[in-house]
Amino acid sequence: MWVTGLLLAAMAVFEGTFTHTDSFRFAIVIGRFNDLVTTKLLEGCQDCLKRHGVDVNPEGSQVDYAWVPGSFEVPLVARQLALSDRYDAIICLGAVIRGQTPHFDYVAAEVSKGIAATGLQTGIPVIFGIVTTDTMQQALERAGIKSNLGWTYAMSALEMASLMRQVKGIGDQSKG
Ligand code: INI
Repeated sequence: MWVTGLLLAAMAVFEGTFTHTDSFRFAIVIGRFNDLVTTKLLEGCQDCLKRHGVDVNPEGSQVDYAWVPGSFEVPLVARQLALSDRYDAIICLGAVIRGQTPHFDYVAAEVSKGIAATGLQTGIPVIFGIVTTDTMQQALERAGIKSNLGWTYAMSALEMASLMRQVKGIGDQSKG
């Protein structure tokens, strides 16, 4: 709007929505390690996406799936998928459960650093859907017995996909 000869650009609030999902594409990377937990996280994730209008069929055009041996391998595959520029968001699912060895700490540290780096390096939202717990019981409680965090991770993916489309569109508008 022109006011006293100056162009005043309206400022904006950017916020993701959960509607109009039919043009989104997602990739889900799932660790097979502790698959009793990760298959349940995947079910929760698919249920949420489906109920928000996303076609989760692997034969369809909206969601691709990549299985990896364990959480340690998740970031590498997530990064490769993100670099394809085919997806609005990548959802990473894994379960790292503390055992009697220090392995837990190494795997948990690397997967969290790797997922964060992948999002920042590629500009694609990469959702941290790695459950880290002390026991299998606690992991199962978060994967369907009490609630299913897979659902929450899918909500984050939907929100970020929508938000990033808005934010990426900023450059298309005149700076005024
Ligand atoms: N992978 C997991 O996803 N969760 C674990 O709890 C885990 N622990 O504790 O060993 C785990 N290890 C495997 C790891 O992710 C790699 O697949 C493996 O080391 C080969 O690189």
